Amino acid sequence: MNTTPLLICCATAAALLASGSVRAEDNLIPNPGFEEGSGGWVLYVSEQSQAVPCRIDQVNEGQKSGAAAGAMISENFASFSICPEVYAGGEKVLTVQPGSKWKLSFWIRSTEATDSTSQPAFFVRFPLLKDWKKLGKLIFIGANGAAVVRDASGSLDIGEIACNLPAEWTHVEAEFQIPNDVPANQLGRPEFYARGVKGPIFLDDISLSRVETEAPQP
Ligand SMILES: [Ca+2]
Repeated sequence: MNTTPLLICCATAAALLASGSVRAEDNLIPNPGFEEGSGGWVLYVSEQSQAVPCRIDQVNEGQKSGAAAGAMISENFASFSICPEVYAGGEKVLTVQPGSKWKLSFWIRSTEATDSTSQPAFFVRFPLLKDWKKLGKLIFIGANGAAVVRDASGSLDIGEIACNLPAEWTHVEAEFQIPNDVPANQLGRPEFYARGVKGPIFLDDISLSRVETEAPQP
């Protein structure tokens, strides 16, 4: 197993606060609270789960805020994910630079069943791509807010970062840094990934923003 070049969360945030002010730029997620339906989100179903009907829906009951939440729904145990449409090969791309710092925040809860043979798990995958075909490094963010970086060719024990799905609304917040050794102008995107889960998984108030550090004012 690779060593972990990056393990970020509260420690990094504390270090940034100590070194100067931290400014989070605007939220880069369109329709982040699913107030505008499930539009703007793209569903991916993994190859081994193609036979299982999966979908992303807007729900108007039990939401975290506003009038709606998003629901990742599968009719049986499946591995599937959603990604903002603008970053899924659309006209807009999210370009990230080496060493840049990012903050991801979202709320999650689930009423999924747990009698699957595999451990149901949820995590966020943030792949870095040179183009849409060449996968570089992958940043994984677990439901506990821990972030780890892996090469696309490397292996990852999902149990290392994934958490069981919480029955109550739970806030996940993670800061992560793009590795310094990746080329400039990598494409990145957040993929909310359910593995071996029988949905629904509810998501709300999703936020992705770039963190800028500024020198302390005298
Ligand atoms: Ca909402």
